[in-house]
Amino acid sequence: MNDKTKAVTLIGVPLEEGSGRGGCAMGPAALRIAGIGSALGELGYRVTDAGDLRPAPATDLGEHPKAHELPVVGAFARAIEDRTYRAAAEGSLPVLLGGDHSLSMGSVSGMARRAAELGRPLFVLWLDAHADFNTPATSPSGNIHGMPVAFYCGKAEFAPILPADRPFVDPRHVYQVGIRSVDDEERLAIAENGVNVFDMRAIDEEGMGAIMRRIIAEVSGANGLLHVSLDVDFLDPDVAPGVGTTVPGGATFREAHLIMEMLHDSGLVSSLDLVELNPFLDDRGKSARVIVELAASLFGRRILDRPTRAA
Ligand code: 5AB
Ligand code: MN
Ligand code: MN
Ligand code: MN
Repeated sequence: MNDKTKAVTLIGVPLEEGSGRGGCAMGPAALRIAGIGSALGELGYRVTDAGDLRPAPATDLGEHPKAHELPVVGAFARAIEDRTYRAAAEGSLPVLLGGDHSLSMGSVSGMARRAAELGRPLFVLWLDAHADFNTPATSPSGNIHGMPVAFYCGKAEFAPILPADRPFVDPRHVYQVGIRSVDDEERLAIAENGVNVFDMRAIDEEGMGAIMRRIIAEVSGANGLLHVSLDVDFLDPDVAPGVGTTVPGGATFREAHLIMEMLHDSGLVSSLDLVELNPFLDDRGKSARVIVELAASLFGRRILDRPTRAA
C-alpha cells in the first residue's frame, strides 16, 4: 500500500442490523462527509467510490432465534464478499465504509478467496475492544456484530450464508489488539483456537511499537496479505465517542496513529474495514474525523519524512 499509483475502491455498507441498535447505517455518509475520498485522493491514490451496497434481505435465510436479523446481515455478507473480492481481483484495494462489524464476515471472506487464488495466506489485524468470536450458541446478545471472527474462521457455520467450502482464515493468523471486553465462553474459544490476543495490559507492558513490529515481521515472513479491521471502539471513548459499545481504557490517538504509520511503512495491507461508527452518538463529527485521519495515515500521510533505519 505504499505504492501511490495504486487504486482504492470505497465500498459503502449502510448496515446496522448486526448491532442491535440504530445509527451505524449512517456511517458511510459520515465518513464521506469527513472526507475519506479526498484524503486518499490527495495522497495520490486513484479512488473509486463504488457507492453503497443495498441488497434485498435473503429470503432463503430464515430468522434465527440467536442471530438477530439474519436475512439482512446474511444478504449483506454475500454482497460484500462479492464486491470485496472483485475489487481486490481487479488490483484495487478495498476500503469498507461501515456499517456495523458484521460486515467483516463478507469483507474478510472475500479477501480469503482472493488470497487463496494467489496462493498466499491471509492475516487479519483486528483492532477492537471486543474479540467478536461469539457464535449464536455463546452470544449473550444474539447480535451478529459480535460473531464475525468466528464466522470467517469457520467456527460459526450457523446458516448457509456463504458456501461451506469457502476458504477460512486460520485463527492463528488473527491478531487482536486493544481487547478489553470478552465474554466467558468467547474467552475459551479464542484460547482453544489459538487467536493471537494483545489486550490492553499487553499494550501497556510491551508498548504498541514492539507489538506491531512482531505482527508485521510474522506477516511479512509468511508473505501474507494483511486485512485490517478497525472498530471505532478500539479507541478510548474520549477520543472517539461515536460508537454504541464504548469500553473505557481504550487505545489513545497516539497509539492508533503509530499503528497506522507502521502499517503504511510495512506495505503489507491489502484491505481495510472502518466499522461501527455511529454518527447519531458522535460529538459533532469528532469520531468520523478521527477515523479518516487514521485511514489517511495508513495510506501514507505523514508528519515528517523519516530517515530509513535498519530494523
Ligand atoms: B463489536 C458482546 N461481546 O457479543 C456481544 O462492537 C459485544 O463489533 C459485541 O466489537 C460487540 O454481544 C461487537 C457483548
Ligand atoms: Mn467489533
Ligand atoms: Mn467492538
Ligand atoms: Mn461496537
